[in-house]
Amino acid sequence: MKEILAAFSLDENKYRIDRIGTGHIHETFRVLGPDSWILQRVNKNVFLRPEVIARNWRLAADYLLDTEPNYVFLRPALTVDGKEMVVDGEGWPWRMFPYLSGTVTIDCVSTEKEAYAAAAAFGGLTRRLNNIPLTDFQETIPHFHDLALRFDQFGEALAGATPERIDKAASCIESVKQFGYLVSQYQELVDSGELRRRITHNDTKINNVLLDEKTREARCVIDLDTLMPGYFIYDFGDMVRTFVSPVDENEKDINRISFRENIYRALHEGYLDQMGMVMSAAELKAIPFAGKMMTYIMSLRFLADFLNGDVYYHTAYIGHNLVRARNQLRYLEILSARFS
Ligand code: GN1
Ligand code: MG
Repeated sequence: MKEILAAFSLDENKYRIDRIGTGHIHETFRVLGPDSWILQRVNKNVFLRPEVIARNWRLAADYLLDTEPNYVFLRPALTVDGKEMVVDGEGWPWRMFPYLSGTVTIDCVSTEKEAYAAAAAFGGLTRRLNNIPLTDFQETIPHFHDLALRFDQFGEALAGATPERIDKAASCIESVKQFGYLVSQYQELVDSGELRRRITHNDTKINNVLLDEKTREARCVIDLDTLMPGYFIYDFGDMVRTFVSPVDENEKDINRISFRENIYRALHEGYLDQMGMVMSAAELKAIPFAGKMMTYIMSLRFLADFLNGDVYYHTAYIGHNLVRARNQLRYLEILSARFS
């Protein structure tokens, strides 16, 4: 840790380092001292080209600084060599950005106000980047939210799984197959060419928004690893997936999963207040599909990871990914009834 901090010209003796965060992918630390930072070890097995993250982030940050200098958008700290990341002796990239004091993150939305604020924050980012040229951006994880590809990956995981895991997952596998029609709906929508490629966040969970600790207004969005070209349905859909049920994807008791109409309305309003004016009629029409698509993709991804032997997401216990998949499939049933 000493060398990492030194690379960002921080003296380890002057800082306290605590591990924080509930993310599934990276290791995250808070670095408190004369100034405060978030330090992250980027998962190099997930992000095979971390330099793409750095470039997308820089392109967006430069553009926003130019077009809207008062907009709060965190920039990565630069190393003594002027780079956005430093690679440790084992090949792990580390990056650091400012810690905003007086902010909190929450793992579950409890009020309409929080839903509105967070949705407006994510929508506000994509709207501000509405005219940025996409040419220099790349996907940090190619085909990240390509539902057809994720369906195929689930098939591969199933083909390679142990009989024991297949047995445990039998009812989920059945249910995932029943929702397979969503893949062709997704493909048709994308092939129609009617959804505009935009810069989307692609991980719009509620805990990726920093809220003011007192007012609960959104201060800024974080976790910009997947800031890249995508469709609005990815962002809108992941909010429907993660804001609207009173319990999150880790909840074991599926009877506690539900669709909170008032929270959905607030998130819809928050997003459209920012994005409505730049969305096409075809995009507006795709809104009801978004939550189903993103909940389905996470069902597939969690289930595939379980079948693969839990190699991708951090898990707290054996069967955790299966619990998540079952949870998401229950929520998908609810969404399918609501948005039929
Ligand atoms: C992962 O690690 P975290 O929480 O930022 C995943 C998202 C999923 C999410 C599910 C790069 O995000 O796509 O929606 O878990 N990120 C990656 O909680 O796979
Ligand atoms: Mg993330």
